[in-house]
Amino acid sequence: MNQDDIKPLEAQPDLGRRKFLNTAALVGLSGAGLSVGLSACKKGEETAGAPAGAPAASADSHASNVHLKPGELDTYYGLWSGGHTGDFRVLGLPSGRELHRVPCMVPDALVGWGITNESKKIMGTKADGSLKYTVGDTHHTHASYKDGNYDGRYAWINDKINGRIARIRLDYFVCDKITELPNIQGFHGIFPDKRDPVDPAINYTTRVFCGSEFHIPLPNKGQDIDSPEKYRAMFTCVDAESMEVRYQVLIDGNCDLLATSYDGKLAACNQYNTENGIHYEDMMSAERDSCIFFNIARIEEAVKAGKTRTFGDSKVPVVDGTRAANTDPTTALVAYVSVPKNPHGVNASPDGKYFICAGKLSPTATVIELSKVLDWFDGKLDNVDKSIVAEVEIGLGPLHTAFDGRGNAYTTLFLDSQMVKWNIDAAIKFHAGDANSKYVVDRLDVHYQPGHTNASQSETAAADGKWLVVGCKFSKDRFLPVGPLHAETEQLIDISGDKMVLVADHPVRPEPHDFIIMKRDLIRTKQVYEMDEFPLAIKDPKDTGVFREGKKVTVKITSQAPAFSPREFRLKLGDEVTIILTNHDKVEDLTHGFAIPKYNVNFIVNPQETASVTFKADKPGVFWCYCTHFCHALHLEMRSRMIVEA
Ligand code: K7E
Ligand code: CUA
Ligand code: CA
Repeated sequence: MNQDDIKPLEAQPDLGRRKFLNTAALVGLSGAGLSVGLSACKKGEETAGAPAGAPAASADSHASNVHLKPGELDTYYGLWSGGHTGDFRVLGLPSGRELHRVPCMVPDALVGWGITNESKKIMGTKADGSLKYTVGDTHHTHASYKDGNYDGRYAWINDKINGRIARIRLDYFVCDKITELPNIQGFHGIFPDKRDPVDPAINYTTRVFCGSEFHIPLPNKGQDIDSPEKYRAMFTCVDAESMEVRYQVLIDGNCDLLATSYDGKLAACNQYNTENGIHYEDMMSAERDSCIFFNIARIEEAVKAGKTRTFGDSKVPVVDGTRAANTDPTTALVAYVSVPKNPHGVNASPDGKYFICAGKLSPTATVIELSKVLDWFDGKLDNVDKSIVAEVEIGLGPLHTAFDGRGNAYTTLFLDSQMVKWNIDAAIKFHAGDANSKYVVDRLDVHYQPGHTNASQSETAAADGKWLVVGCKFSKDRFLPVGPLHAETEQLIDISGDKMVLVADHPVRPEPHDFIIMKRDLIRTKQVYEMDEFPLAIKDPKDTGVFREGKKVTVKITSQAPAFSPREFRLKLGDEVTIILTNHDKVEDLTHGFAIPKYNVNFIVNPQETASVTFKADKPGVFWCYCTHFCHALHLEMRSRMIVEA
């Protein structure tokens, strides 16, 4: 695209949808009896700044950074959620190329996730051996930390539908554990701790915190359905290594998105249903909701001291984090800070000082100073709301915030279809009474209706302020139409200068929510498995063959391009068959597949990997088990003949 083709934003056709969305959303809001500050934000606006809707600065001078030459590698990994595709995705940035999808919550035909016994064990099965769940909704992914930066060990991702947390090993980019959380519904926010709150030697992630966006009667067995005061939500701590649930904290309202402090002492969640409403209108009846702070050291002391209870069939210890039980700051486990109406994301600034809660139904961002929250817990601050050091207007529908490590915050404005760049210190000065403090630095139109945003290394101590990605929920006219279902737009913005510069649109399959962007050298992958990692590995091709114990039959197979060993095997109708396949190739990228026609079996084995499948030989005949993954000039001939005798 040459520069002449870049249309100024005003000249772009058909912004009607955007207007419609804004109008509809605002009508909806006012219909619910809300008073939202609808006036455009003029206060604290940088006069020299580009007015809203101004043409984007030229993308031309930045284009060379984005369009990699053939063979050139990206400089960042992007770890993406897949939304209700239920997967975890890996993108290269700045190119935006999708490199991989890691199956976790839902079956995946490429690798045989949900087909192999190994993946089924991770996913969880019912008594009859079938998968417990085949749908998922992944929203938030975060990676393990060491010394305030990513250490490349793990990433975690949530499943909102079925309340599961999956762990992804970042050496092999595979899911190795999934845990279902008890006593919750609508598991949404997720955030690893960044260090231990008590032991300074533990400067890395050992816990993962999980929110529950919805509240439910506890135990949820059909009682208290119409008693909203009996509905509760939980903040859950999962052990980063064992993936067991360590404990839960019962709270009023709900527990939505999460963030953690750099000192390990606090975790925060935004809460939009302080009202404890079970109807839509009730959840929006109050002018202010909460940002809840969890005092991790105190909670763990209470768990240790046995000040816990359990719910239903779950054995997980639960401590009481409700408002009524936490009025004395010196013993409180949690603090409820009041923030405006139905807040969305909460994000921790890379300097470790502030948490920022976006207003959503209020056009504001609230800046909360962590040291003041800790002062309240120490009895040195009489009112925890005094930890709010700024509450400033930034635009309509603020959702999520990213950071550049230079003191600026970048917040998505869903209703305005904009990114706003604002300076945190200047906002604090403005809030303190300096009306001349211009905290809004820049605004940029995005396409359209942005939800999540993140900057390179944003929520780490190594935020580098180079790239910002904005996850736009609507792409409408940005890509060739493919019918009613549109791609989403992940827009890439250069934030290395004062002004944000939009440099690329990347289409993504619906519908990712959150993502993180980390420097490529923080991840060290292994390209070949170690055979010993698999207990079932068939280490010697001489050990292959059919092993029968009555009706139970084990078939041991190895693969080495371009042949399977054995090249045929015989079964009897009605056998309960387990096929174990070990790939003996050691060459990077030399993967084989194993497909059995009519038996609904297909999976792959990567170099030195072992996988197994179990099925009933219920159809007689000849079945050519063939390699699905193009591996060799004789790939098409790479088969093993399965004979099921009638
Ligand atoms: Cu992270 Cu989309 Cu689940 Cu905000 S939520 S957009
Ligand atoms: Cu092995 Cu194709
Ligand atoms: Ca509310």
